[in-house]
Amino acid sequence: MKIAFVGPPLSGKSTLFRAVTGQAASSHPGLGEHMAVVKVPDQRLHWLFNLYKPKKLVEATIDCLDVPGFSHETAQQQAEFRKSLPHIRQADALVAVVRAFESSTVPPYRDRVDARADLDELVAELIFCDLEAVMNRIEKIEKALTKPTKSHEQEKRELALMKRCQEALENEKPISSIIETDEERKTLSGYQFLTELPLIAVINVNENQAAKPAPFEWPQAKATIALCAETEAEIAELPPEDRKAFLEDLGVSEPAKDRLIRVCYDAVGLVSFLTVGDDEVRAWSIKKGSDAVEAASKIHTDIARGFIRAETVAYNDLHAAGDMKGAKAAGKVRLEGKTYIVQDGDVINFRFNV
Ligand SMILES: Nc1nc2c(ncn2[C@@H]2O[C@H](COP(=O)(O)OP(=O)(O)O)[C@@H](O)[C@H]2O)c(=O)[nH]1
Ligand SMILES: [Mg+2]
Repeated sequence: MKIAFVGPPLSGKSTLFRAVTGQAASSHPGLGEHMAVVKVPDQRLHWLFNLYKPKKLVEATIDCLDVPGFSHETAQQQAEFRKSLPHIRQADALVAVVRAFESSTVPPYRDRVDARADLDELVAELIFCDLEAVMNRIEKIEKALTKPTKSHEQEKRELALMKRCQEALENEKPISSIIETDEERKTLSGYQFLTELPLIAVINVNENQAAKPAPFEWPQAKATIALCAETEAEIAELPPEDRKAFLEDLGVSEPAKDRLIRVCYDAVGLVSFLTVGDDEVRAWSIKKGSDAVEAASKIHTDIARGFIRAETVAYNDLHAAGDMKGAKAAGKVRLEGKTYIVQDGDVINFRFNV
């Protein structure tokens, strides 16, 4: 999964990036792009690691992208943001960071601190960018339709879909709002439209607000969370054993990293299955609703092609039984077929022949 931090300049995107990835985003606040890979914390893996004592523990990972702020204040800022669009379009979810914190040293965007207005403006910009892309596409298809080709039927279907996108965007609605079928979702995801992506609103609040619920729920977002990016970034830089006490002082039960990752998994609709063995204990992320063959192909296409059975046990059952032998004795290990829908926390051993 890839997530991109977007928002107006100086809203705390790079600070949140630092809190989540443990890496400095950029030496110039508000400038440049930065990418980091974050390991997804998963307690289940550690328990399995102790049980199997393999050579390696491999967590699932998330790619985090920090980009320049989007801004209408100057043409140069606008151009900077536009330059990052191709990268942002590759994300699976957008994390919109807006400012609600007070500071006498950090100038606020548009000379006012208004998180809602910033979110509205950001979405208006995303809609505008998508509309531009849709209009380009429509122009290309219409041109193609004037030429004698064999793919007219497909082009006409695509044109109809693009016209629906255009209508939604012109009515200030995201493209995600017109998706009716899985097939449409698949087709549309190929275009990498920004308003097709799930959006998570992060309201960057003062330290003394960090423990409180978000000041408002933003209707266009899959989730709205409030956090104090600066303090979280400072805590993330402490030695691990000191972090808990500082988080407690802040009044939060888990670091921003864990919370944000969980919310993003939910928003994108991902679940993790686990594999175990002497070599490695590993977490794999797949779309919720994926079947056993799709899960197998995540590991290797050969395993999917030669799929026989998925020997499956729920992590909680394995944990309760103590080990695989105990889980088998308790009748908790199932032999699942190709169409089995993989559940979060399934520990799977794929049987296959090549
Ligand atoms: N007081 C306060 N300042 C913050 C907070 N988050 C970020 N800042 C400051 O705001 C400035 C801009 O932050 P930065 O993360 O670079 O913003 P970006 O342009 O969105 O990447 C920096 O000076 C940060 O130290 C916060 O939660 N509270
Ligand atoms: Mg920045």
